[in-house]
Amino acid sequence: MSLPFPVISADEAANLIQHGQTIGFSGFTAAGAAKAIPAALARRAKREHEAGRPFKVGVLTGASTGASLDGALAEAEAISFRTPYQSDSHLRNQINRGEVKFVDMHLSMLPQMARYGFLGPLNYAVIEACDVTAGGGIVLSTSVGASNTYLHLADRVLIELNSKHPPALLGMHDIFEPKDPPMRAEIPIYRVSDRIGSPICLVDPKKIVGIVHTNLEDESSNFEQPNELTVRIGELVAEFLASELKSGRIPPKFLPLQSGVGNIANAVLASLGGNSNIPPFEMYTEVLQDSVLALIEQERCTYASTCALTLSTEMMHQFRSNMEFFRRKIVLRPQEISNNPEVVRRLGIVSMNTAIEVDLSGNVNSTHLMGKTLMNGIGGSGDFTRNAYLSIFSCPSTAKGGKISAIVPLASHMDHSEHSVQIVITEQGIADLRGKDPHERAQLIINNCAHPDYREQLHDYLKHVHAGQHEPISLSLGLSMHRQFMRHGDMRGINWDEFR
Ligand code: 0RQ
Repeated sequence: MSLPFPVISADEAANLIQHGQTIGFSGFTAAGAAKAIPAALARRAKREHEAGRPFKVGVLTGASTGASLDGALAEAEAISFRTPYQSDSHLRNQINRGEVKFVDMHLSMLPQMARYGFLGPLNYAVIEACDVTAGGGIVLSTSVGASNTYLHLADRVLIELNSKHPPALLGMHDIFEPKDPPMRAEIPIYRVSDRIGSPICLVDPKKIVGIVHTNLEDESSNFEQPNELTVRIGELVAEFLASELKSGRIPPKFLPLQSGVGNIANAVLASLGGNSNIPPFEMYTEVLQDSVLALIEQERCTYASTCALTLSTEMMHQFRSNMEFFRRKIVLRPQEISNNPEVVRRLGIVSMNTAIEVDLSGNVNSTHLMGKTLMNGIGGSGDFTRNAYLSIFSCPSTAKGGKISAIVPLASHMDHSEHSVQIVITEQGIADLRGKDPHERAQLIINNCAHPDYREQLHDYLKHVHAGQHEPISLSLGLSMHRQFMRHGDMRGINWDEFR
């Protein structure tokens, strides 16, 4: 049946969008991200710039996106404002040069912020779908992100109808949007697999101003293969969880797991899957990477609630060829629900995220290098960490060939406070901070997690901390290892007197 909406080209769609407007794009990672229209918008921006006219738009998405969205628009210098998360190198540089305004936000908060109008009016929603009905029913593709919210908030809607994603994805999504306070009720998810909403999004058909047909794969990048160091971290996480299970602190049926994205997270999941002391488990998480799909096939992971299927092209083929099986094992939720603090606390999630640096009190910086330079953003790590039953942060003990210690006296930026961080794991070992006071924490973190090159230096730092303080902090020397790196290119070999 033909649809009552104009079928237009990506370039025609891009021509509808005006300089200064704000667009809510689909996409949570590269999964399900709009591709053809943002790429056309980038071409348009370049033409406008060549003609001497300004052309920039505000870009809202679910999380990071793919090369045709953040990559192309950043390259065309077409982004004025960006939220809530990104991982594109070009865009990162523009943000760090102050050319793009970026608001780093907890992902679960984004839809509510948009509904309350903090992000300004939303002129367009540009949403990838695998099916559309004449009545405005939209079957999203490989992620939900904030698409459901953008569809009903935006003045006008453009759909990328992507035939690469089979309409058989219908039934994978569970679309639910809470009412705003004071009308908000509980989110009735009591088990990871509970479905509480609709398999489709509904939009007023009058708002749909164009359908762009595409046939494009998601642009998910492949992760590095686990190496000796990431495998070691993964093994330690698995050993720790196995010992929690043995001691009865995790029940015999285990607890649902959340895992961040990245090389470390991928290696951690592979280790958990391979550890025979860990029983089959469920995941309540925001992103499913290749490693989890394999674990679902092996029945090591029995069910997964997620916001996105962030798979390599090869794994996506595997998923499509076995869709009926995966439909019984996976639910795709909006980020407001996949990352919802209420549900995370209720289900007793074990959260596993990655740190850039951890300080001696247990505060974690996940987002900024040397406190100044944005890496990616907080993403969903805070949604889960703050509310988890057990919150774990892992990272290598050093970066940049040993010149940077991930264990520092004072975090140069703070994303997750000592009150939320329970377990720290590096390839050196495990610091279990539960029930420990700040001085005990400092000793555990140095002795168990710092690289041997830095242990003595960190103990030395503590000698400069006055006795009788609750926190082991020297206000004058707290950031001196960072300053040492900025001056000398290596955090090692510090002379404390230089920084007093
Ligand atoms: O840089 O690539 O130039 O070598 O950071 O580090 O060790 O490969 O680890 O890929 O897991 O990323 C925290 C960035 C880790 C990521 C972070 C440099 C290091 C390397 C990558 P190179 P690794 P990963 C889910 C939840 C926050 C958001 C989050 C992240 C590069 O996990 O963005 O969890 N997390 N979201 O050399 C200087 C340090 C460093 C450092 C690492 N102390 N100083 N450089 N690096 N530590 C996402 C969503 O919500 C969708």
